[in-house]
Amino acid sequence: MGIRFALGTTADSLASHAIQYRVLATTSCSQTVIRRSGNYKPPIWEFDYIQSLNSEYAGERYVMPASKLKMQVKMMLDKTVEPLDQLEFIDNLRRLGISYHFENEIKRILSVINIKYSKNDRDSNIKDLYATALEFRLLRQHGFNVSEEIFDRFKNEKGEFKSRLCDDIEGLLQLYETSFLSIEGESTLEMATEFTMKHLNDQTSIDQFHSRLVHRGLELPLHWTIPRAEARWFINVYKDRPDMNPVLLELAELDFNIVQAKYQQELKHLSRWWKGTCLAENLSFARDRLVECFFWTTGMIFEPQYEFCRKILTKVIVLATTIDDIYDVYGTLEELEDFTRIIERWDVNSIHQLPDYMQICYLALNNFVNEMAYDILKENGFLIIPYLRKAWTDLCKAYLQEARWYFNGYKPTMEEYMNTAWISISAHVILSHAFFAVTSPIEKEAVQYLQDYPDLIRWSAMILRLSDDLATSVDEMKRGDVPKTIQCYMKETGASEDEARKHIRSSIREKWKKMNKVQETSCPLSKTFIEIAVNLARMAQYMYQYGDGHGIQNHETKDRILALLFEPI
Ligand code: 0FV
Ligand code: MN
Ligand code: MN
Ligand code: MN
Ligand code: MN
Repeated sequence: MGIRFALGTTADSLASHAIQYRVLATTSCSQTVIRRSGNYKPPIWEFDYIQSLNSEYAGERYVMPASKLKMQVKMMLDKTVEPLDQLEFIDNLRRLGISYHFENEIKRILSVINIKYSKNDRDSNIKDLYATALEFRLLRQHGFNVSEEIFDRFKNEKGEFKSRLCDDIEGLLQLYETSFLSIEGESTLEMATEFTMKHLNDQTSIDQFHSRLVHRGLELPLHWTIPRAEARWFINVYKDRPDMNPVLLELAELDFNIVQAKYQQELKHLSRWWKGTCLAENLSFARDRLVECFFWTTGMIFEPQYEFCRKILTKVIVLATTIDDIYDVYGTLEELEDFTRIIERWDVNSIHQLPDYMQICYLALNNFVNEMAYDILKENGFLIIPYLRKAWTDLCKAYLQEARWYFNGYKPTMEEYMNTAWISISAHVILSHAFFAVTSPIEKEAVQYLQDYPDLIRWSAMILRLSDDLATSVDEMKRGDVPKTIQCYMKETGASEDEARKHIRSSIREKWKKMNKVQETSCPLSKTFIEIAVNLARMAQYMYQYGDGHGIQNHETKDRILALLFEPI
């Protein structure tokens, strides 16, 4: 067994470093091996704290009041007849996080608006920028086919946006948010992002409500924001609006708290499962991040009825995080080769060859896969074991590829790196499990389509990978890891780190355009599943917005988890 880092270092000299990235360990044959360390802190959310959660919004107490409010809102929506009023009503429902209660009504209203829209009726020529952009955005968000040509009337002879628009804040803001729904090749919308961003930054005299919307949007556009975060934030802003609707507000607050209480129940269950696996004690080098993992799942699918999916995905992300640390932090290359071989054959009979920490991890994964497959077989009569195993095998093979590069000191090209890294970020594992968790009945055609990891999965995975690299690669380089996107790009182009980061951010925007296009084209995947894949990309940008929100437990992420999971409004 190779001794990689022992030369010239002692435990004492290492311990004297403020951050210790190497630890000594002894293998069974009592050779000294130096292993890397992630220096991960223990979890901030303790088991007892989670078990003690006891929201008054759980249970029956608020069911009736909520359904009364829903009836009232439905009646108000039915009574709204002016198209612009309808659109604003729908937009508020969406941003307040309660549109999922009124999906049929919304679809019906938008269908009528869409018919007028596609007839290009006279009205559309007198609509201002604000109304035009709002209509375009909502129609596209709901899957209607709309063309960017609608914005041509706002351009001058030179094809630029007319300068009189610069003072129309509501119009600019609406166009700005809308422009993020663009697909590749939509040059008007591309120009719109630049134009609006420039002039929104210039605004000085605007009212408080719009100023907050502008500030927020410039930080992270609405289209890139996960629904729960938007709801929590928008409820607060909406409350101070002079023309706010108190019934809408009351429903939004109550519904948020009811859904949050539901999350707490799910989390209690998951935290008992996690404790029961004893993985945190046995693999103490790995990140112990149950709550953060659960948080990812509420970003991906927030509606209360998808409890099963959130539970499955939390387990997937916990296991992927642990196994990732085996490959990136603790394992020796020889151990990793053995582990990968056994995963590839899914060979439980050979696990005695593995070190203890790998045995327990392998069995935890095996149990999880079998249990999920059992549930799905029971409910759907479809055997998913081969598909789940393939997803995990592909993941471990990619992990091993990166480990080999690292241990051999090989620096991949950008292309080689990305070919592996979009897999090693585990999005395909998360989304494969999500598919089976939300699909019933399971059709062979859709499964086949998913098997080849279609574009939707790839773009979502790449946004996750690029966002992760922006946030985690500095620590990864210190600890020792393969060069990530930033480092590959710098090496290949001679760019500075700043330039590399800028390039990656623009690459994320390009991936979004591709993902927006996928949403437009027909495929055998359900709307629910597509939304999960898109939300995974959103959640990536949210978790990595201020650095490594998944591993480091920074205060921004802590505050967000408090606001979304633990503190009622
Ligand atoms: C990211 O950590 C991480 F935790 C992964 C990929 C497993 C679970 C998936 C999600 C959190 C969505 P890290 O930066 O160590 O991942 P890489 O791939 O860079 O080693
Ligand atoms: Mn709006
Ligand atoms: Mn990794
Ligand atoms: Mn890692
Ligand atoms: Mn990383």
